[in-house]
Amino acid sequence: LLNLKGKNIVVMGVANQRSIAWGIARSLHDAGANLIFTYAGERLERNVQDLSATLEGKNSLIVPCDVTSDEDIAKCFTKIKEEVGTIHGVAHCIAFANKEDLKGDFVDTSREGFKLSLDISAYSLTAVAKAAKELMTEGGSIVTLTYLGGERVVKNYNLMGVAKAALDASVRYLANDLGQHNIRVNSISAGPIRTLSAKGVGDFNSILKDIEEKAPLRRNVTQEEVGDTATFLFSDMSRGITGENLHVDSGYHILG
Ligand code: 0WD
Repeated sequence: LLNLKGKNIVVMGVANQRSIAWGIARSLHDAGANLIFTYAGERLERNVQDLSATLEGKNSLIVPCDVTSDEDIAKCFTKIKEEVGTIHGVAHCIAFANKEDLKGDFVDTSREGFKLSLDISAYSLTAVAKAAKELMTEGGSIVTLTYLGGERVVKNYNLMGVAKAALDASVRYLANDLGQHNIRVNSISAGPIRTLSAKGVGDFNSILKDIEEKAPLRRNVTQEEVGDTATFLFSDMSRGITGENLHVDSGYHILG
């Protein structure tokens, strides 16, 4: 049931080899899935090409998609439809907030910063789900990445916490809408992982250290561990699960 041979899965948000999206891509590849990558901006095209070339077998389809643009999303999924027809999954691994909104006091968040972050980090899941649904003619699974800072206050996570709360609620409403089409929508709440985006969060090192000291497993998690959980959520092993948020965080979230 974990075998993903014959499944076309779109992976959005690979920026470099540290990206959680790349951990997901490798795990999906090992499970036999055919991958389609999307990237935001020419800056990242080469990175994604180089990384996808390291995967054995057929070269993957790579399509540009800046999720702030409805036109980009439409073009991207039209291209995917032309190339592969049906898709079975989407990994949405996308978020953004201005650096000044990831430190200090949340109360200082600007209107523009709020709009941009909520647009890229939360609304994009709905826009992508709508476009993906048309290609998921055999049912499907959509997986997004969230963080504990959406459920409770985590120092410096600030605006991104509010964006994750909106994303988490979107998962539930989308799961309810799309379940009748046999499309499941779930999130993974990953523990902190050193990536390009994580660099933007103030004092990230102390967040990592806190997990090592206090989490039940007394260690941080890896891209591979998040990737394997995503593969489970894309596979038929998880066919009864939707609207769920699975914590892959060494158990840290159970602490008060
Ligand atoms: O500790 C962490 N790293 C955690 C990350 C813990 C829990 C959750 N997450 C989440 C993030 O919030 C995000 O939703 O995981 C997801 C992936 O983040 P990542 O792997 O930590 O970071 P990164 O490798 O930087 O990938 C995020 C990517 C962007 O990278 P850059 O560095 O260029 O901002 O999101 C994409 C982009 O590839 N992205 C966009 N994609 C399409 N359109 C856009 C956009 N407008 N903006 C950013």
